[in-house]
Amino acid sequence: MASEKEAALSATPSDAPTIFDKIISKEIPSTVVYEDDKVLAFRDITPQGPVHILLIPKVRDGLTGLSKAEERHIDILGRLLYTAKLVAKQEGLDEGFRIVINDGPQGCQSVYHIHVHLIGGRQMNWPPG
Ligand code: TR5
Repeated sequence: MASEKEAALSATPSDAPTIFDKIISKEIPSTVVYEDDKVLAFRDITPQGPVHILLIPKVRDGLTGLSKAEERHIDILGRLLYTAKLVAKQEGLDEGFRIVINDGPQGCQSVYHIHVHLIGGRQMNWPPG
């Protein structure tokens, strides 16, 4: 099986439906940690830390990645970050956490439905790889 990095490097930026549509519709199971009418947060299947959660908008609305953001997306972008803070608290990440939004091939994005990575529960390093 290809690693996530290999998957990202071979992923083509696209408007096609992604695996996240099936996670939103519950056609594919995921471990949901937070859900409201706009945002779904679930555990990453390949965790990069003790806590690794993805936060996604339930409606993609053209937001395949951050580089595609337009003014109409400002509310959902703010909501994703604010929800990340709520989920970090819920997960007990009181010592800090890392927020990541990969964008495009050089950013190592593999799924073209914008998502915020919330990673925590261990000491992070800087610079990232
Ligand atoms: O590389 P980017 O930033 O695009 O992140 C995509 C993330 O989606 C990776 O961290 C993957 O591990 C994660 N991913 C991929 C799948 C998946 C998932 N997280 C939860 N459940 C998943 N399922 C069921 N299927 C995936 N292909």
